[in-house]
Amino acid sequence: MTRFDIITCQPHLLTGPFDHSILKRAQDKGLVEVHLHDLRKYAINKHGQIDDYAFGGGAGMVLMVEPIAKCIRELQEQRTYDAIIYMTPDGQTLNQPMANRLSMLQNIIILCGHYKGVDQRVRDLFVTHEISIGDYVLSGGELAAAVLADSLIRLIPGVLNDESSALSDSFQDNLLAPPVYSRPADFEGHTVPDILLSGNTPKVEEWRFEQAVQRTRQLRPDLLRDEKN
Ligand code: 6GU
Repeated sequence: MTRFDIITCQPHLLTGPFDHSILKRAQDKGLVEVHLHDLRKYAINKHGQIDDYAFGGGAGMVLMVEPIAKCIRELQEQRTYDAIIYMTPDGQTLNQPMANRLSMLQNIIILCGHYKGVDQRVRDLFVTHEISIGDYVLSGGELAAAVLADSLIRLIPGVLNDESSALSDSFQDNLLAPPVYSRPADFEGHTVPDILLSGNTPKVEEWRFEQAVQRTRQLRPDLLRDEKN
């Protein structure tokens, strides 16, 4: 059982992704638990304050250290966490090897930033991993947290029906996935490659591998060069 505790000031942004499809089924099967924690509940005063102006001035509010510390400490009283991940555009860019590694952990806290980010002391005192989902800026960490959680959850054994399916994903072997086809075999004169209709499984596998290499060379030559990926 993998447990995610997601700390956010916008929990409604995260209810949708986890309530459908594979992420929902993973929870229904008892393979994953996702708990959303509304940072507002840990506010320092009765006005529900969780952010404040930045010392030294400048635009934008900063998420305060106290509410976040209170929430994390409350969770840590109940169990030990393997990772406390802060979603931030200046973090390490998420890739498949990172997802593979993180998917093996049991208890994960994901902290979603907002506004101008979180007080640096949160990062210094609590956070173990800082992750970005790409070189562009989102208005908050929530959508990024959903992306990260999805990429981990689908790797957990038993989550996907076809166990081999996650292994044949694009990126798992540094190759993009080959093209796939379904019925009809002929769509308005556009036909499916004959080999796929041949029933010759070894030949099909060989074709798929060649297609994957060709596609990768054409679309993402950087993947073929990048050994450490
Ligand atoms: Cl994790 N957060 C935000 N706000 N923007 C991002 C991101 C995260 N990753 C890419 N852009």
